[in-house]
Amino acid sequence: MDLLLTHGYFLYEDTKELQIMKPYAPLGILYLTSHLRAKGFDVEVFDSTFSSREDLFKVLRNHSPSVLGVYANLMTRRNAVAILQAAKKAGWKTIVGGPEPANYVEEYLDAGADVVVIGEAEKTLEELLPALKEGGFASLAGVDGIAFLGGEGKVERTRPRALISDLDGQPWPGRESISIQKYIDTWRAHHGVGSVSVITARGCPYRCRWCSHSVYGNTHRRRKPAAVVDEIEWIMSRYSPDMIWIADDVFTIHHGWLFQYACEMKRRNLKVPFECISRADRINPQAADALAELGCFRIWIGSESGSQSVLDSMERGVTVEQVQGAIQLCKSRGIQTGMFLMWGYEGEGLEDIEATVNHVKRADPDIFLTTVAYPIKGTPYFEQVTDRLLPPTSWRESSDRDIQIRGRHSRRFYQYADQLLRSEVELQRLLFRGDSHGSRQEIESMIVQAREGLRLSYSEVEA
Ligand code: B12
Ligand code: SF4
Repeated sequence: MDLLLTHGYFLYEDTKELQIMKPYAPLGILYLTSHLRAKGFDVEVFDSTFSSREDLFKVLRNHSPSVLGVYANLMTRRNAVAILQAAKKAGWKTIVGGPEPANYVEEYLDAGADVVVIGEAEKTLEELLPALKEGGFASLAGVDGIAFLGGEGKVERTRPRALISDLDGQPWPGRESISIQKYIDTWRAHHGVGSVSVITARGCPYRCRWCSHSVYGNTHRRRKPAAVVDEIEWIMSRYSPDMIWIADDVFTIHHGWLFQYACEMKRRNLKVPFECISRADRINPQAADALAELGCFRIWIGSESGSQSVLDSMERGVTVEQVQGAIQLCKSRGIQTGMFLMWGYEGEGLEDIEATVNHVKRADPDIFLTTVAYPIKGTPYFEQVTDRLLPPTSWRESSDRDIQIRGRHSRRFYQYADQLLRSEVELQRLLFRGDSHGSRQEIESMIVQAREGLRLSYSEVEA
């Protein structure tokens, strides 16, 4: 074996996901697998999602050592580090890649990675595997898109890796190297439907300040519509899922592309229920019609805040009214709507929190998810608050989500903001649709408690 690829995500360790149970296959390493196999490398995948770290460590101990490649994002750092260390101990050469390691090159090299791959990795690994076999700094220095420890332990970074110019020339992700059926079965057992993910494009050209662009920068490359339809047709015939998740950053980014894709799906008589994410400014009546006709049953709109000044400070590039309009357009076509919201971004005050509550009540989405803003290293937001960052004591045991920002309201404050939002929306649902989990009295007392909590915890800050 030339390379064993894995990712440090273990579903059974993730108490939150165990409630949700909507796992998806790790497409990044599957793309690497199919590319490298097509180039003649012997590549295996250890899909950690349904497995345990002990099982993975056993493989590392019992298999004759080769090269291990680990995918890491900010949530899987702790596991990725543990895997790198177990691999080193068992004599493996180690490579780490994905969205997080590029932001923490020194830390990953210090934690046991021999090489950090920065950016898109297909071509990089194709050159790196022979270079690792050859050994020596000189061969590594000739591979673009990597960082490694050179002579005297100095971090050496090679030139940036050029992006793949034609995504259609690439093979589809190597789904057959893992059990996609397990993902579908898990979905079906918990939701009655099975889902498979697919991507139609790489990279996002927008510049929301808190969003990580460490892999694809601000580039955007689309596959040809017919090539995506070929893949979907194959997925349907091979796995028969009940739905597809289009895991693009912004699915409706290019309307011309969307209409061609819709035509091709129609021409082949394909209509598959699917879910996707988009931006409010990329939805208009024609796009909403195309989505509905294609079978889109739910669309997630990055909404973040009901305050225009907060949206502007995020450089989100949309208005509150565009979000309202997009949600109404999709609802009017029978598409369920989801809103992503963010508390605690720079400049947000109590009146902005109230504006967000009103925004969500007015939009009345089917579902909304909230998060407290966290600075991902490498983003403009991280740079902006860098003087006030209170990093956790142990990098290896934490994630960027644990970084505190001196002077920002406490977590408790945002829990009250969340309680206010949820209770206000529930009250509205009770009053207008008669649909709610609690009585009016209970909900109203939650609202009073949340406003009081916000007032009392207002001066509590991350110190
Ligand atoms: C799909 C997705 C999810 C799915 C994951 C499902 C799955 N198993 O794939 C779900 C919804 C569960 C999810 C959750 C989260 N996600 Co997410 N997600 C994405 C998304 C939109 C697409 C991922 C994808 O398939 N990309 C396509 C593939 C081809 O790209 P890729 O994975 O980057 O792979 C390439 C390179 O990274 C590299 N590479 C990949 N693996 C490896 C391995 C080795 C060894 C090497 C050398 C190279 C390498 O080569 C690949 C091909 O060129 C990305 C954004 C994006 N466009 O990539 C965000 C993204 C990865 N997610 C992100 C975040 C923050 C999260 C959450 C923390 C969100 C949250 N607040 O809960 C959670 C973490 C969950 C967890 N425990 O891991 C961030 C990560 C930022 C960071 N610095 O780590 C991203 C980049 C979004 C963003 N722009 O901020 N996510
Ligand atoms: S948040 Fe969405 S639209 Fe904004 S830069 Fe990130 S992926 Fe693009």
